[in-house]
Amino acid sequence: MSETTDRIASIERDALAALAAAEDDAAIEAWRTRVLGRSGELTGVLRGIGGLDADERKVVGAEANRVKGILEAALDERREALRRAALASTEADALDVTLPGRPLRRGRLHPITQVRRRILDVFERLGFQVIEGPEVELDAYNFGALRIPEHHPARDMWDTFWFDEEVQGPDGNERAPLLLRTHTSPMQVRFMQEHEPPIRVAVPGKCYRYEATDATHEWMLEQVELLAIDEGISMANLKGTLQEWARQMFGPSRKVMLRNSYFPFVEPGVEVAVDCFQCPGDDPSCPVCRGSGWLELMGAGMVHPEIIAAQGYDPERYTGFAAGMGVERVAMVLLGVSDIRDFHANDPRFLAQF
Ligand code: FA5
Repeated sequence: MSETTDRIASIERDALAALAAAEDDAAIEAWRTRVLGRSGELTGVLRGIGGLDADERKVVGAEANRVKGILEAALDERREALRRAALASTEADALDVTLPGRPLRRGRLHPITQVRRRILDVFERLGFQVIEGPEVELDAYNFGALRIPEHHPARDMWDTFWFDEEVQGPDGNERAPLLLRTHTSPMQVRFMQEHEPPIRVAVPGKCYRYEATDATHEWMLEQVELLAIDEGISMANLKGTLQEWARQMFGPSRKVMLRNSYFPFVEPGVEVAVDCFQCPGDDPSCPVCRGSGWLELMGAGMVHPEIIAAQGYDPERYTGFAAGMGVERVAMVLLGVSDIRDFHANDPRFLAQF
């Protein structure tokens, strides 16, 4: 071993140790310049080869080139290792489990669902059982059994979506017309047919009307029907029940008005309205009350004795009241919404407010 090969071996040893200690790009670059650069340690040895005798030149040249190759490979490896370590530490940062979590966007119930549930909560506390019925209904229940036979002018109160097909009716009639129920009142009859008094039910459900829409009318609406049949039920019970319901829903300051109205299935019939929440009550351009000061929430009345008798109950013994309210109208009052069409327009900016 010559002095020069010793020197090469020590350059290799020292350089490899120094490279392993280089922790960043700047340290690696300084190392490269010092060892492999133009005036670097190993380069110096290679340059000096020319001054050696032929035999030694061969040995030293081969050894110096071998070490140069090793150091260059070690340099590449060290660069790659540092690059990977840097990447891994950014990935570790991205998964920092101590950071607070990103808040999840929470869904919510549709405002009409919320209001329907509130309406029913109050009626359940007042002793009503909640039941449901079919949205696709027979003409016979939607109209006939409610004392609205074909060609009766009262049918005009409910513009109707009819089905093309006819089905077998309850009386075995093969040609019973089918419709989308226009109100929940058919459930009065369906429930009375299957249950004995005393009856106290609340029936929520969707209804459909083939009518032009405006700020207080939609072609799809939800109603909640109430039916109470028992001995000794009077108009006072109807009034008391609805007033207590309105107090629990809207608070004591909302005015509730019952005024005379007509529905073929009740006698007497009333309409229940609350004072306008949108205007002082006298603004003719108000979309909610049109200057009347009132928004109608429901129709109601004493169940017609003929309907009670038709289900096999003695109308002398049993009387009852019924009511059918619009859930969207109640929601308008509760939530201060002045256009009913907003509820089913599916605009998340509107819905997210409730
Ligand atoms: C009826 O539907 C009767 N079945 C109510 C009834 C039940 C009377 C039991 C007597 C005894 P009316 O068509 O008025 O009546 O509708 C009742 C309520 O549903 C209205 O007061 C209103 O709150 C709501 N409503 C009716 N039509 C619409 C509509 N197009 N859009 C939104 N809400 C409506």
